Amino acid sequence: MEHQGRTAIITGASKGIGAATVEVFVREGAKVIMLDTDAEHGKQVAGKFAGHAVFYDCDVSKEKQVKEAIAQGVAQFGKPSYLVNNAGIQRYAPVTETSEEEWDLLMNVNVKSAFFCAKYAIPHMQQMGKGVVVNVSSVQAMLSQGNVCAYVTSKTAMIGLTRSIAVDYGPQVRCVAVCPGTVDTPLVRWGFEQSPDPEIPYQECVNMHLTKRIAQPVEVGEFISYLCSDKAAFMTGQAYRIDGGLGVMIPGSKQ
Ligand code: BMA
Repeated sequence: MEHQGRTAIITGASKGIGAATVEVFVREGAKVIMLDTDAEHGKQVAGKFAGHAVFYDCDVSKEKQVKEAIAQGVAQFGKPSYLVNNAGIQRYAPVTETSEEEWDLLMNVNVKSAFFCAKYAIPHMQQMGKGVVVNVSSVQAMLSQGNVCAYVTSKTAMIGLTRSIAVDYGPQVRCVAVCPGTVDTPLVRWGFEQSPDPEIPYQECVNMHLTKRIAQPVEVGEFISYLCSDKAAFMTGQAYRIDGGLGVMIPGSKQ
């Protein structure tokens, strides 16, 4: 039980990587404060782990909502040792076809949310003298797909935020980023469905990883759990890829 007696805040906790991470943390003994706008799925997940997970209907891109949800969660489960900034959305368009509204939405949900959650979680960690913030970025912070300019920018910003938090709040608070390749989540499935034949982008994603498959959300959840544990006590300020070898091979070089 790696996280026995500890509390974690997880955003985007209703589905995908977030929900899988809730499950891993509960298994490892943590109490989890779940933040998400998807109340239906969030309540289902929290219900499965009653007494160990509590769901708050919270738009993490709104400062007031974050402040209130974290205050209530802390009143219920105690000060957080961990914050996992996982909430994220995707949109497909290049710069010339991206509206100001879409740009702002991606930046607000994918990045500003992490800033707000860190702002209200870190003071508790400082009071305890210890804490870990994990920002969920993407392999797209290093390599970019086409047509996802706002997403790529937001995920790259998460690396800068990671470094800043690590520098400003170490040694008490560690902060790291995880950069997953394609993971089988509702976000990715929604992306496939934007194509007339979703099987085509799915197979492309399978093939671009050396593993010849996409990841399961729990594989990322386990990695996040490890990064929060004392086994990773020397890891801070960096971004770690968990990407099935995506991008390491020069295309066409395999005989
Ligand atoms: C993720 C998402 C996925 C994509 C993966 C690898 O962040 O954008 O849709 O397959 O990066 O590029």
